[in-house]
Amino acid sequence: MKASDLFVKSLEAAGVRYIFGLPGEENLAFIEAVRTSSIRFITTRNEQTAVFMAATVGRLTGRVGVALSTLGPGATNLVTGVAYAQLGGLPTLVITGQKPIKKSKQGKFQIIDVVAMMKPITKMSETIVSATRIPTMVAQAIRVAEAERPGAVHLEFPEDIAEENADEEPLLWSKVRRPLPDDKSIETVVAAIESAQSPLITIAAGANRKLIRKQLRNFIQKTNIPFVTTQMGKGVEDESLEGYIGTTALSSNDIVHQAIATADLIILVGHDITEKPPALAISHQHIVHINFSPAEINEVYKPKYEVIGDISHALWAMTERINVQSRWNFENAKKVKEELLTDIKVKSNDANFPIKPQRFVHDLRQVMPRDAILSLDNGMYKLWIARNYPAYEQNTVLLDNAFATMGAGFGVGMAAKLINPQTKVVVVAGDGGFMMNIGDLETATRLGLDLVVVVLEDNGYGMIKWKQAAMNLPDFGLDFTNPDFVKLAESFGATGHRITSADAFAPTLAQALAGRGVHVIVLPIDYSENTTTFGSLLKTMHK
Ligand SMILES: Cc1ncc(C[n+]2csc(CCOP(=O)(O)OP(=O)(O)O)c2C)c(N)n1
Ligand SMILES: [Mg+2]
Repeated sequence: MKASDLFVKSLEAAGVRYIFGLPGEENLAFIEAVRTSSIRFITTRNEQTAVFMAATVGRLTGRVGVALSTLGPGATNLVTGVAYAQLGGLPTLVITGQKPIKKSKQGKFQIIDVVAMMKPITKMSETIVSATRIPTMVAQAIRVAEAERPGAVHLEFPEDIAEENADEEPLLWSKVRRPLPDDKSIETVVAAIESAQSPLITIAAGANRKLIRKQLRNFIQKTNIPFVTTQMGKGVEDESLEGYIGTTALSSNDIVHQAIATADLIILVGHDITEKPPALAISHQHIVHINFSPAEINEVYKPKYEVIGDISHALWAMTERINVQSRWNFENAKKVKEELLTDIKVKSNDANFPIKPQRFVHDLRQVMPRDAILSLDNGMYKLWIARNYPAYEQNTVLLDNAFATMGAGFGVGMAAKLINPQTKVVVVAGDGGFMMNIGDLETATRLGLDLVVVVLEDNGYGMIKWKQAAMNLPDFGLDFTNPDFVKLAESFGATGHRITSADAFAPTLAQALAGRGVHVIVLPIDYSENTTTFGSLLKTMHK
């Protein structure tokens, strides 16, 4: 067997089903091995998209997603996606090709030190220097990527090593159980919660694991303690439950932060500091950090108590032990919820056009089935959606509040559809972010995906324009013009729609969701609302 076959067999043995990539000549032996394997190879039009897709497989399955590129320019194109996977905590393996390492025939042509480049943005980055090491290196890389806290790993596979002969077998390993939290830490925290007046749960990115949802539900049902979610904690618990107060879409000063400021104990499940701080206003004396690993202490994060180890076990043990207190008072949290809901209703039926963000989000939620998946790129609408759009099911709002890169939303939506073919998937992107990886519209049509993209058109980098205005700076450097997105979609073999009245958006979305193929809906948006609704908040944030 060739080393490239052994590599691919090792990936098969680890349960890998897809590899996303854009190969170069250094990868040809590898992709030939993929061709004859059970793994599906998906060609993309930019390496970035390949990693965004791989990371989404990791995010949705908990098992490593795999992306491939060539050396040099292919590898540098991967970098944004690798950082996205690493900061997002998404288990991802990237494989890059390399010129032969035993003898060089091309000098330094295309050669940069890819392993060193990947080091600061991965949990592990190594070159495979001999065929015999493939089974253990692949196993180790995948274990590292999947272990809490998950992230990105990189293996470089040189062309000459790929051609070597190999007699080894793929390494199989059994599932590793996560360590359980210490009993005393649970006792301490249960006592702290019992003696609090108005505890509040905050659900963050690290709580987004299958087994946690059930234990969290039990804890919430027994205690009735209200909950807030961070942007990346959206959907871990059903946000139509009575106990849901709101989402920390902005970093501070929004209505929901009043619930955080007035709670005397925050049970913060699965937070780490890669996510934008959800609650700068909280007094750190009152935070319980419940996570797989200890808190990373930082100016914005200094929890008083920590329960370290398997989160679902921690929640189970806390539910078993806690005595519900009649003294607990959640009235303030309930008031905050009412105030927030009243605010969210404002302009949610506004008939003006271009559409108001409030109306857009309201109509979007009305049309989306409960379990439909929303994938967001990065722009102003992310704040509006995180704040005004309740998520009901786990992983139904895929957003990135850790690396917060533009250009990811479309690839993420494609991957979500690929692995959930029965679920409706909608991508929401700005006219800036969507254009960054527009070439992959071809990937979506080639794959025959049923996918809807809503492109919010403001002819500019809206989110930055909002911040520029809030800093009292003149409007500069952030406007552009757009192609005719309808014609552009059609030229890719997709269906294009242009919305010309606020009332037309919901029926067009419903029709696109019921249809086949890729639909691009262009929706002009009135972002003057950013300043009217969020303006004063931002001014305070900049002080
Ligand atoms: C790759 C990348 N470049 C720049 C930024 C900074 N940035 C954040 S949001 C934003 C504007 C996004 O514009 P658009 O996609 O049109 O969305 P809008 O806010 O206008 O709805 C920019 C430039 C970023 N997050 N990622
Ligand atoms: Mg824009």
